[in-house]
Formats: sequence, C-alpha cells, structure tokens
Amino acid sequence: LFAHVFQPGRGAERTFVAVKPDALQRRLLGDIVRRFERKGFRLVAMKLVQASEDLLSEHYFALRDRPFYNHLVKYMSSGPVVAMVWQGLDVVKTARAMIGETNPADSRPGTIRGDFCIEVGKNVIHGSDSIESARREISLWFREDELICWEDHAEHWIHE
Ligand code: IDP
Repeated sequence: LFAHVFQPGRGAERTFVAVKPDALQRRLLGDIVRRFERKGFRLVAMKLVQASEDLLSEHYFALRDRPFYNHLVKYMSSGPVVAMVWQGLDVVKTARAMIGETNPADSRPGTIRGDFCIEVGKNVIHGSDSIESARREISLWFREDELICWEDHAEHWIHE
C-alpha cells in the first residue's frame, strides 16, 4: 500500500547530457536518445546548440589547465551538440554507467562509449559526474523556462 503513496523528490533527480559533434556527424543522435528513453528516464529539455567558446570554457572550467583543453574546446565547437536534461531516480549515476568510461577503450560493450567510439578525443557524449555538476551544467546550458514539466503517463510503470 505505502509503495504507492506519492513521495515528493523521489525520481526527481536530473542530469545534463550532451551529444557531442562527432555523434551528430555520424548520425548517432537517435540511437543515443533512444537508450535513455527506453531506460525509462524522462526528457525534461533538449536543444541543438552551436556552443560558443565562452560557454565551453565555463562548462570545462575544471579542465582549463589540462594539456588537451584547447583541443577539447575546438572539438566541442566543431559542430552542433544536442544538449539535454534527463530526470529519474539516480539518473546522474545511472547515466554515467550507461555512458561508460572517459576513454572508450576502457568502456565495456553495452555502454554508449563502448559501443559507438574508439578514442578519448572523440567520445560522442557528455554526462554530469555528480548532482552538483548536474545543477551547475543545467543552469549553464538552459534557461529555467526551457525545462518542461510534463505529466508522465508511464511514471507509475517505471517508478514504485
Ligand atoms: P568525462 O567526459 O568522462 O566526464 P572528463 O575527464 O571530465 O571526462 O573530460 C572531459 C572530456 O575531455 C572527455 O569526455 C573527453 O572528450 C576529453 N578528454 C579527456 N581526457 C582527454 C585526453 O587525454 N585527450 C583528449 N581528450 C580528453
């Protein structure tokens, strides 16, 4: 009985995911979005963005001193990315598991990077690494009114 009582906050966690320019060029967008959809997560926001260097320098602020930083910003601004917000129980951690390791060579088959790419410099997708990063990245890439609150008719078939 109590399993069906509405618990505010449960399943309300959100993460930021970006499908990178190589994935768009390689027509992998649909396959990638499909995995999060079929898992049961709820799409809260999505847009095609030509990311500016300013946006990317904020997004990758923590990596500014790494040797690959300039290459990374060039890669991420080499074409459009699809920015998304996904919602659901433990979505930050689960999305990272679905994405795989930073280096595709360390990513197991069945993960997005394990299935779709080979090199760390062309690793097709980004996903927030913590709840705090997710909050920061969502507010960096989206305005509040771009996050859509919609009635999910599958909610009770997905969450207990
Ligand atoms: P993550 O994307 O798995 O969270 P981070 O360490 O935050 O990994 O690195 C951000 C992005 O920087 C990676 O996804 C990848 O595109 C790029 N990157 C990381 N390490 C290297 C590297 O050694 N060479 C080139 N690009 C790298």
